[in-house]
Amino acid sequence: MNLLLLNQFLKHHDVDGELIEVIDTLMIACKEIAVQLREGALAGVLGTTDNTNVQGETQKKMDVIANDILKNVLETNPLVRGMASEEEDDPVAANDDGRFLVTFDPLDGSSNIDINVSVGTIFSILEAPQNMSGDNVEAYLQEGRKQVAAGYVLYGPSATLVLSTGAGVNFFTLAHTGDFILTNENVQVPATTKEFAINMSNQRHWEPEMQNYVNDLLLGAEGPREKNYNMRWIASMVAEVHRVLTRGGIFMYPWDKRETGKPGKLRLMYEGNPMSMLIEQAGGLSTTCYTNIMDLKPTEIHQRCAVALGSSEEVEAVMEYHTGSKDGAAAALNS
Ligand code: P6P
Repeated sequence: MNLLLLNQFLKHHDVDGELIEVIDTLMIACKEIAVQLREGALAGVLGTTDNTNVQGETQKKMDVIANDILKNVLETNPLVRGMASEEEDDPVAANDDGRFLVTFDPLDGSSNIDINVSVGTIFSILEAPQNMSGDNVEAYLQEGRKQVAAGYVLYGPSATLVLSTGAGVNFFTLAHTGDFILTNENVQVPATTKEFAINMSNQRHWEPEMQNYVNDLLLGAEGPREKNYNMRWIASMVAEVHRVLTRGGIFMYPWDKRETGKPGKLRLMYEGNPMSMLIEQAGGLSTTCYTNIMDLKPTEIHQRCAVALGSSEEVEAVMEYHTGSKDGAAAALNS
């Protein structure tokens, strides 16, 4: 295997030089996060704080540490005008003349931190609109199709960057040298799958269409889908998406009636959109069960969305099951 470094790969593929600089800066932060995670209990970074984030979720110590690392590192790059984070109520201005905006979930899946299960940093990069400051929410409210790059760093048995700059999806593994090295090129999501991921404990809260769809999966070869399925649930979106990119599958977090006024649990700007760019760039589909996530027009920085993403034929089946239920809260909030 020729050891192609991240920077060499991006330059070889004529990626915009200033975008490469921002990606490099993000990787400086992610490498520091990886070091903190690897130390774990030895570094005293496990456990929770006494604070909750804008979502009302208790912040883990590592949520705060990862968020601070990303903010402190990104603001040193003059190309970064501002950033929005799951762990920040409001966007943070960085450099007035910066060209890019960065949104991120500093540590997705952090409920898994204390049990040593994979977590990750999810990021999305947008061009900053003219004459809008980096702390102006309006600057960030761009559809997912406007992203110039998206990716995540999965902190698992190996630390792996999964990145798209709009010309496919590539994996880069973090070597002991501190370099991200190309390990999978032009990743493709298989169109069909026998593996689904959903939190089954919420079944009674889903709308009937989702209940029907999952029930038919459970009927297996004797049911209308005429094949047996397997199930996974890691409670870490970044790990689920990595499995889908690696071997196919469908990952779902649908609307449910516990919070009828909200489209779903996951966040559009720093989970739904970046993951959707990766999945679509790898030949998969990413929807709310009603429409493509990257076609949604954002209205709030911490806006949520329902998610059904992965192998295209399976996602199309989910949308088929949801056709005609346009009068429900889920449809109205996710179309
Ligand atoms: P639940 C992690 O908190 C997260 O945002 C996603 O990474 C994950 O898929 C989901 O929530 C897990 O949610 O309800 O199963 O704990």
